Amino acid sequence: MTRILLLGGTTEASLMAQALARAGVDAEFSYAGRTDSPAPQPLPTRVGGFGGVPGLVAWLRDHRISHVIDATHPFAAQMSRNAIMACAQTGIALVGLERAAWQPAPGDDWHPVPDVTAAVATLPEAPARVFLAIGKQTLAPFAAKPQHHYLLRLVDPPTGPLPLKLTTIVIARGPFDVAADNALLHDHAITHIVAKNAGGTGAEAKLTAARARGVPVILIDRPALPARKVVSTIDDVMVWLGHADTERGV
Ligand code: 3Y8
Ligand code: NAP
Repeated sequence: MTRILLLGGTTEASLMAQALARAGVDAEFSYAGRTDSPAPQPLPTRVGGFGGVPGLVAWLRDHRISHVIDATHPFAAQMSRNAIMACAQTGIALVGLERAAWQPAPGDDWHPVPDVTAAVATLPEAPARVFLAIGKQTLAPFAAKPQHHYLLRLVDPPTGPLPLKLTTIVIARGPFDVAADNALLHDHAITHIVAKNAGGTGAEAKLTAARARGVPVILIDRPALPARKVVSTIDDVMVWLGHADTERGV
């Protein structure tokens, strides 16, 4: 009896949800509850943490889950680590659906860094105008360089004070397009971009705009994860589930 938990929150997860709904597979979609109004999904959806590994183990058992698809973001490392632990403890099958990291193209001025702290250190001392396209969870370290003006793009308006003083806030939910991101870099006279190497298409536009405008990009590498089975396409997941035939229907 196939019953799936789909850990979502990315473009790929939304496409995966559509494929599972189309195939009539019994699946539940899961959001962390980070945003005020997450995109609706074509599957029954739960929102919020499970309560660490023990909470996830209990949830998997209570819901008689047979397979877990981890389609969370490459930077959602804690969720992915918890899924690996919980599936190892319960013997439930796990696959990661992960998009490849972005690779530099001719004309890119990228400065890869291992983490947010290194990203802050890489910013210049002289005042700059920095587009922090990393969401709102990892802004605090940038308070170490208050001399810069920070353009923040957030999914929801901040509920409390931000750790940065010189800021302009743009509220927007991707996926983003090149023309709009080009205009954003121009209108705010951006001299540097800080971004996560998320991969995929939803956050890529700013990199394309940066290349055209010769804006340097400080690109944070994705965190390393323990070994697990990983595929990069929806079809690979359907094959893994043994539902490829359903998909190959007319
Ligand atoms: C809550 C679900 C879909 C999914 C769309 C993708 C594309 C647009 C681009 C920039 C970069 C950033 C951020 C971003 C993108 C997609 C994808 C992606 C980056 C939603 C969503 C949830 C989140 C959480 C949110 C984080 C934040 C990160 C903004 C929904 C819209 C910066 C990551 O306010 C907060 O606390 C926001 C938190 C985690 C990173 C951070 O640390 O702040 N995503 N983003 C998911 C949940 O609750 O489980 O609300 O509908 C999903 C998407 N965001 O279905 O089409 O797949 O990558 N999301 C990054 O990549 O750098 C924006 O601005 O250029
Ligand atoms: P994280 O740091 O890896 O996870 C922290 C905790 O949040 C997890 O331990 C878990 O809580 C809960 N959680 C995370 N994802 C969940 C999910 N899909 N369903 C249920 N609970 C979840 O996660 P994050 O980086 O904050 O990302 C949160 C969500 O935003 C994920 O859905 C991710 O796909 C999406 N997202 C993240 C980024 C990013 O840059 N990090 C970008 C785009 C989208 P418990 O321990 O209580 O179970």
